[in-house]
Order: sequence, then structure tokens, then C-alpha cells
Amino acid sequence: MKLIGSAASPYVRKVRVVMAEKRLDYQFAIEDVWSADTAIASSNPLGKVPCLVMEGGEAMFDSRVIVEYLDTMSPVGKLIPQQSRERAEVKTWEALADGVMDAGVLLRLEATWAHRAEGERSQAWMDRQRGKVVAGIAAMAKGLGDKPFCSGIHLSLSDISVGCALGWIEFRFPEIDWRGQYANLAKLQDKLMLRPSFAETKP
Ligand code: GSF
Repeated sequence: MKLIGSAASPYVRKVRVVMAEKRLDYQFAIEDVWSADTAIASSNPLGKVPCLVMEGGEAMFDSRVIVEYLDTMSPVGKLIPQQSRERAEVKTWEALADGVMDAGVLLRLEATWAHRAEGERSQAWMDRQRGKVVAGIAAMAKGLGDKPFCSGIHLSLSDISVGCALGWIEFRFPEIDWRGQYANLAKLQDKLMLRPSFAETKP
């Protein structure tokens, strides 16, 4: 399998962490989707990473589809429960973490995308997206409470998704002091960073 992605993307990191936790082999193909000569559209018509290209050449996206597929590929370290209620809970954690990243990406693009002139940037839009990031992180802290992991008593896709979102927010928006505000999230993140899957994929 070939994973097309970039080292800074939190969605790509989620897939890489899952690959490592599941002990799956893959080739990592770095692609800058923002460069004028990117070839990403030949694999993903949406022009986004991560994109997983299978042995036969078929491509799979997006990160939620890829990680769900990877979890079925090996019995090692199940990350998504089978039972429907528990499964939906984990997928909701993933949606929350992805939603924080989505809002953060929109905020960052509005503030920095080179093809948008200064006068075209909307402060109201940036405030709206920042509000989602901040509210999403608050919901993570509330949902985690004093539990050791987000769902159940073992590592799951919930923790991986939250860890990738928090790591990326820390990387791109250091002024959002979630560590200072939420000791439980800081503790979880520090624990995740002890795992090679996280330590080796830090943006
Ligand atoms: C989001 C992927 C995405 O926005 C997923 O895979 O979970 N829901 C999708 N990827 C960004 C890179 S990044 O911001 O991490 C991307 O490829 N953007 C290119 C574009 O043209 O929007």
C-alpha cells in the first residue's frame, strides 16, 4: 500500500498512527497538494491527502474511510469496537476531533492562503472557525473527564483522533493554550506521545 500525504497534515498523521498501531507496512509518498505541479488529482479527484493507493492501483480516501479499512486488515490492537453503540461513540469522537481540525484548517486558510488578497480575508469567518476549535477542545476535555482514555479502558481511534487534533492545534496555533486550560487533555497527550506511533509522526 502507498499512503500519499504530508508530514504536517493531522489527517495523514491519524492514518500513520493507525498504520503503526496495527503494525501495517506501507510506503509513505510525500505530496505537497498546495504546489502548482501536484499530481494528487490523478489519485484523488478532490485533490486532498491522505489518499491510500492499493496494490491494484485503486485509491481510497478520506482519512475516516482509510482508518476504518485499516482496522479490519489485522486483528492486532482493535481500534474501532464491533458493537454498534460503542462503535458510534468512537466514531463520534473521531468526528469531533476531525471537526476541530476542519475548523482549524479553514481558519488557517482564511488567514494565510496566498491566493487570497488581504482585503478578502474575513475576520468574522476566522472568529467563527476559531470558536469551533475552542468549543471542540472544551468538549474533548469534558468527554474525557478523569478517565484514562476517551472511550473505554484501552487506546482506541477516539484517542488517536483527539491526539492528532491536539498535536496539530499546538503546532499551528500555539496561542490556543489548551494545555494550560485542560490538565486532563495534557495528560492524555503526554501519554500518547510516549507511543512510537505518535512520537515518530510529530508534525
Ligand atoms: C480532509 C483532508 C484534508 O482536508 C480527511 O481525509 O479526513 N476529511 C478529509 N486534507 C488537506 C491537507 S491538511 O489540511 O491536512 C488537503 O489535502 N487539502 C487540499 C485542498 O485542496 O483542500
